[in-house]
Amino acid sequence: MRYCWNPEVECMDREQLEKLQYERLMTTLKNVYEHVPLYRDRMKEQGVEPGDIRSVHDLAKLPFTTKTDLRDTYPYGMFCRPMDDIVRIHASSGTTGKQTVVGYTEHDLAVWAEVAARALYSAGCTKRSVVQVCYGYGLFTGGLGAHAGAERIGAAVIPASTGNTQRQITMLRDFGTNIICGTPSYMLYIAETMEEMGIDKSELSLVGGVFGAEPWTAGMRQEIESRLGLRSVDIYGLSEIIGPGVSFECELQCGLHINEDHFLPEIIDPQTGEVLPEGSLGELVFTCITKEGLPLIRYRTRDITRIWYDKCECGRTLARMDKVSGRSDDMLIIRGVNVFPSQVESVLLDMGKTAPHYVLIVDRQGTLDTLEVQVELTDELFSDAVRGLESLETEIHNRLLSVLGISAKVKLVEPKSIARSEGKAKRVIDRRNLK
Ligand code: DLL
Repeated sequence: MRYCWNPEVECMDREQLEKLQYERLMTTLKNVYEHVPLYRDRMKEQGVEPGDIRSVHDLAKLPFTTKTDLRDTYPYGMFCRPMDDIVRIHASSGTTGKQTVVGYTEHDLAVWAEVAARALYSAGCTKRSVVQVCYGYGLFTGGLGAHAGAERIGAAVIPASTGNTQRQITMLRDFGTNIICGTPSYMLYIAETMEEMGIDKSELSLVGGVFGAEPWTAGMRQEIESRLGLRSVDIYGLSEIIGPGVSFECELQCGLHINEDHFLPEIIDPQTGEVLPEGSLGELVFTCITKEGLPLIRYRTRDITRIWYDKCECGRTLARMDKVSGRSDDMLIIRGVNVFPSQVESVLLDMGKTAPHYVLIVDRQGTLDTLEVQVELTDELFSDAVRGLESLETEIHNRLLSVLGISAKVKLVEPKSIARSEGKAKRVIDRRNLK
């Protein structure tokens, strides 16, 4: 095992881990029962008290919490500690409603740095590394989360944030950056800008990347790794639970290890709320067992994945989850068929004939939903004969039909005509909601 930051916990025997989890869970439950009215009321309604929880397998007796609860108690109603103890506040962007506010105590920030450090270390970050953090700094947790992880390891951190992409590249080269952190879509934008500036990856010192905050496929990984000349790990998280570092890949890239000594995972049926057996695809739910400021219990993430518990070849015993292919909220229902934007990405990148930039436009004609997939051409293809392009459109159409099960209009568009992203990419324009 080359890169394991905290082997004592990351490779802990399961029996011992469950004992630790149970102790921590009980402390947290007593805390929220005492200090957060919403939990006390809801647990009473459900006829359950912290004392009824006899093991970590009893979690299902407890009520769920959702983003709506955070909104209804906006801004601080679910905090479990007085403001005296809160030392940091972050918030979600709130594009679909009131923003959700999260608070951290000093202890919470230390936990966050620890779990983020595990992810960075697994990507090859050491105290000798130079780390460029290209996630946004601010209310978004990406920048400061990755920053804290790198600092915890003792690396030299460049708090680059997003934007000013040419300067980012100059820094990558001149500052000898070894590890880069950012969203996969921003990494693609950086790779493209680098090529435009005539800078080759061989001029850089990159070895590892820590990418997340949005879904990205295996094809996208290959594209980024080969264009930037590094090996990447996927990092997952959400502000409500802590930020980046809830789970992360090891160097074997075979599922994301969940930091289970801090966050207990479950997979439920999103319709019925029933807990599903190991390996089933469903909605991911987390219970925080060490957080002080905002310890959420059975928080429904809306993210769809599966979990399994066998030991990884890397030596870690922490449960693993699949890459998140999308949120249930991102799932489009087009003419009754469920479509995830990541399925389209897989098809396009597997074919490898176009640029890796695309957008889905969903609309409605009369009562019929329509899907148009706009895909960017590469410079070479753009100069091709029209007939070649027509047959490429047909080929993409047919592949999409066989994978999605619906017919989509494919439109090849000019190179660089689809908006680039520095943060989370916007892959879907749904015009149906406007009508
Ligand atoms: O995106 C935290 C983060 C920052 C994670 C940097 C990783 C790196 P939020 O803005 O609250 O927090 O958004 C959380 O983003 O519920 C997922 O739907 C999605 N998401 C986060 N990481 C991944 C990932 C941050 N690796 C929401 N793969 C989550 C797929 C991800 N989706």
